[in-house]
Amino acid sequence: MKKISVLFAALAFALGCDNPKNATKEEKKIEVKMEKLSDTLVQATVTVNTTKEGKKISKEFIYKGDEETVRAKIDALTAEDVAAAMDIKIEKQLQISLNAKSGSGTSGMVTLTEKEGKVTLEAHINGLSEGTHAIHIHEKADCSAENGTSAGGHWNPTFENHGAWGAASGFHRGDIGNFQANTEGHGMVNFSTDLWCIGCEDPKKNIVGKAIIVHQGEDDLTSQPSGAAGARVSCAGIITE
Ligand SMILES: [Cu+2]
Ligand SMILES: [Zn+2]
Repeated sequence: MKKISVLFAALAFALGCDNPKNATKEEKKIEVKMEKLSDTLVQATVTVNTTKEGKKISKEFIYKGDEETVRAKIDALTAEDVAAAMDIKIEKQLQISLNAKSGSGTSGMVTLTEKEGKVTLEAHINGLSEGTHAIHIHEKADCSAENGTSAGGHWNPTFENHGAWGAASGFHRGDIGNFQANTEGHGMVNFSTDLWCIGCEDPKKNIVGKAIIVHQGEDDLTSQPSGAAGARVSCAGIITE
């Protein structure tokens, strides 16, 4: 029954995001009731009780079968299952640091947040040259190479051409585009899309295991395969731990 407590914690987290004031630990309870229906058959009732926006809600999951199967089903029950059944939106957030590459002094922080089917990327970058810089998602969370090439090419799970985000002629799912750095060498990016997810099952959407790369130059949005954006000056692996 180890998973249940994990699930419990995640549920508490989900509720906490929705309603930080009212979601306290005492308000949520998970009960598992196991009944023997015959010599070989058991029925388990998993009840999750919680409070959301002052309203009490409870959800039952009923599993019937031989004991081993039923226990396996309970173990496989995830926080996502419970949240979906109770119509609770789980917010996922990841914070990663951009590390200088190619002899640059460019570093920064990237926050990735998934909420209600959309992922938002917010980046704060320092140590840039003034002007336009490209930022992309590249295919591997490997920033080990001095020049950042270990991160591979642009993440392109849909096998399209490189281009401006949303272009009818095609674009990589990693083609975030360009941003400006000011005279102090600081730049910010704020980008949202429903074409990404953080850690879901869809390989065309999942950005975990990829890398964020900031370039010295501007993405011309047309050159293949990567917009001729120049050296890779900063890199962050999108990893969950
Ligand atoms: Cu790039
Ligand atoms: Zn691209």
